[in-house]
Amino acid sequence: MENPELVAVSKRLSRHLRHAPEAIGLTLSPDGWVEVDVLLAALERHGLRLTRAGLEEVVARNDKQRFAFDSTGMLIRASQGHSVDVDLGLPVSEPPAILFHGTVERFLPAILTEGLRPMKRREVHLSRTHETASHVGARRGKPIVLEIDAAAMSGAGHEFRVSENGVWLTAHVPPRFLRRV
Ligand code: HQG
Repeated sequence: MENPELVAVSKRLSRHLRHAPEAIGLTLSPDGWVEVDVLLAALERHGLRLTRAGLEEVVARNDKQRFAFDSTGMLIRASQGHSVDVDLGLPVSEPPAILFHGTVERFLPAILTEGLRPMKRREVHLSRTHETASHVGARRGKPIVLEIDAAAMSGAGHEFRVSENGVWLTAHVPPRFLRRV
């Protein structure tokens, strides 16, 4: 998705479908959906002209498949990453035995004391691979990768859900399940 125009639209969609729908007069449903027509009209009112086909291209070519249409194609939502209060309605799933989280050195003292917290988002975001976690951490500086004993967490009753684009979500990772790798 290196095309800068697609990236710019993707960032705009992330902003309004995850964090600030009200900034362009949108209201998300409790599970995060908005009507495609309503979204396109709101974007146009705020200076971004996008056709339905253009939106489909951004969704299809998005490097992380951040957005998804519902089965009717009338609704769209972000698949994860929300800070606004939504319940995506994802079922609880058994995670892989090990998951990963990418961060940076300066957050480690707090993380190793209080565990991983969602911070501004609804849930803690975890990756299936070391490589993906390293990319996530690299957004903030030199990446540090933490390994999460998801099997033990699950055994201790922690719930996991997986987003449509393969990001693992949980409410909190206590420090005893974390290990720097
Ligand atoms: C850190 C991107 C201090 C945490 C990515 C992270 C991901 C703590 C930051 C998705 C902490 C929160 C999410 C604690 C966690 N004390 N710092 N107790 N617990 N942190 O952006 O996981 O491209 O909300 O390590 O690829 O970095 O937007 O979470 O550094 O999938 O689709 O607090 O966002 O996806 O940062 O990223 P974020 P994240 P998109």
